[in-house]
Amino acid sequence: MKISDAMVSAINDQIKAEFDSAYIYLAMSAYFKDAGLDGMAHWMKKQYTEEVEHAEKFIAYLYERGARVIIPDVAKPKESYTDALEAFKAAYAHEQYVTSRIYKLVDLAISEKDYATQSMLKWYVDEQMEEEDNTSSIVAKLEYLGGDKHGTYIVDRELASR
Ligand code: OFO
Repeated sequence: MKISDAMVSAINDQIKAEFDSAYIYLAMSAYFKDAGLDGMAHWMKKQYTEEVEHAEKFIAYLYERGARVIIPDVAKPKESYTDALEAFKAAYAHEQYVTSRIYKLVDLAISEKDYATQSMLKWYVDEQMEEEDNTSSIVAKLEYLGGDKHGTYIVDRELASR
């Protein structure tokens, strides 16, 4: 069964969202590097790499379906944050936003009875659950610390091992 034009266009939009996510995290990595929080910079750099992989996975899927891939412009990400908590809160909110986008893709695939796309999207549904869990648990730790520098340093060390 041929993939619909609406589905191809929605997946191309999601490819852009994944590259935008990658850039947001690369900018957060640069912010943490500048702040001397190397563990957080490393964590965000890994996240950047994962987002590029998410985009590439969608690209590979469109190729597999014989559809046209459009390589998008990437939005300029925010450069600076007040502190680590603000940055990780932004990352968590961003992941919630991406989850809502993935759910809309699932809704579209269901409405079109596009079972292949539904099956492919299952991986993203699971991945989003993990991404939200990862970011929200770091937010919870930083909130608990309430800006304590020693504690933030320990979290930074912990995130270096990702
Ligand atoms: Fe691609 O999962 Fe985060 O944004």
